[in-house]
Amino acid sequence: MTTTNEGAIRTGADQRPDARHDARLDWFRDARFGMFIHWGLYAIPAGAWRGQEIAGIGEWIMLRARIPVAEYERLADGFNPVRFDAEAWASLAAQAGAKYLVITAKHHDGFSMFDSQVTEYSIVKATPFKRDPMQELAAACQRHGVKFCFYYSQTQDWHHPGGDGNDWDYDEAKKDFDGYVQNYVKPQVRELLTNYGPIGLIWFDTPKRMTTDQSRELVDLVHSIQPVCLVNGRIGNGLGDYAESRDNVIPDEQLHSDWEVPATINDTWGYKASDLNWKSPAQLVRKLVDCASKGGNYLLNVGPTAEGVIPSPSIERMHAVGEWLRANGESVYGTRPGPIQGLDWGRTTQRGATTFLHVFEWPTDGQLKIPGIVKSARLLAGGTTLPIRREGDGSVIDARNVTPDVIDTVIVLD
Ligand code: H79
Repeated sequence: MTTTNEGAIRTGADQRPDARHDARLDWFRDARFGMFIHWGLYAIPAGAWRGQEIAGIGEWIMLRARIPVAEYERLADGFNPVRFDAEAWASLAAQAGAKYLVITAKHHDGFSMFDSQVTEYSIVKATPFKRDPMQELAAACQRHGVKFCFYYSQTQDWHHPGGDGNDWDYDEAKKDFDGYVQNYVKPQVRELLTNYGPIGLIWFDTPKRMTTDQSRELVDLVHSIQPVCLVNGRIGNGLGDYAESRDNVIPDEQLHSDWEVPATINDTWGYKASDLNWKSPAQLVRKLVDCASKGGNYLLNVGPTAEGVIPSPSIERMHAVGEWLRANGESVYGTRPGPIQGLDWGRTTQRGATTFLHVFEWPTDGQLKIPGIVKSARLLAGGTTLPIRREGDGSVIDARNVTPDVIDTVIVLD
């Protein structure tokens, strides 16, 4: 484990002895699966600028192409996502089996995707769309029992003169970063926690130049408005309610702190037309199970288009994960890391005295060798009991007659 402030797993949760008993984290600890949405003006260029394909993740196009503020701002004039359907997005999250939804209120490009009194540079004030999609999503998520959460880029803001990251319009040395935090970030965070009902968590990112005081003040602000709202570890300086792993990096081993990994479904967060490198349903489910087996949550991203549509390959994959979870969710939700770690062909999770053995790679001879003594084994789907025999210090489950689930076959062990 490291304590870098760039979003790696930090030790903060371990430093607070009562962290595991904090009831505010109960829902998060049981959720195991969330849906991330990166949506903003960057969906319009969708990875290309002036006919040039821009390398890297889609939402970074303003920085990668060094687009001047005055030019990037004009994207707002053409942002009219008339096909946006909050009900469809919340329903997708629910059908996928995601227990919480995190959406970009403001990403590094600085554009507010919510109604803000602090700036004119928002979806309500600067676009022909004029609606506040966050208001609609908050209501839709509530209807579907999905916890509504915000991503907010507190450090990088390539539009605000005091924000971090834009050195092509502004002189980094002359920036009033603290003024930006006090007079822009804080009032916006206050709006997000005041105007949209209960917020499950606020997802901050890339702490970079945040000072300990600035991080602490933001955490305190969040909790002063919504005491049970969680703050992720990327608030910086070892603060926050749980640890955030690096983007797309699932830790190698089980962790004892609460943690989450943000993950892409292809190779971008914000919509990028050319990125068709979709992970398969089996890869996605196995990553989710891998996280659960190590005590963490999997926050899987989709990037809607500028019309407000989630790309159909993403929808299909979310549905596939949901289909697997409908049959096998008992082995994921509310589970804790299982007793057998480090298997190369599968994972374990557990709830109380019940262990769930997740088989990813099926042995060709149908004989599953388990370290330790297993008393009973049955398939989670269908309930068929499987014969067990002792072999040395371990047990062997005879699964020759099982038709494996190509994604992950779950066996319940007692
Ligand atoms: O919101 C998503 C990313 O935009 C954000 N975090 C996730 C959740 C993020 N901010 N910074 N980073 C990720 C890491 C930055 C990586 C970079 Fe690059 C390497 C920036 C410049 C070089 C990747 C490659 C982005 C542009 C080129």
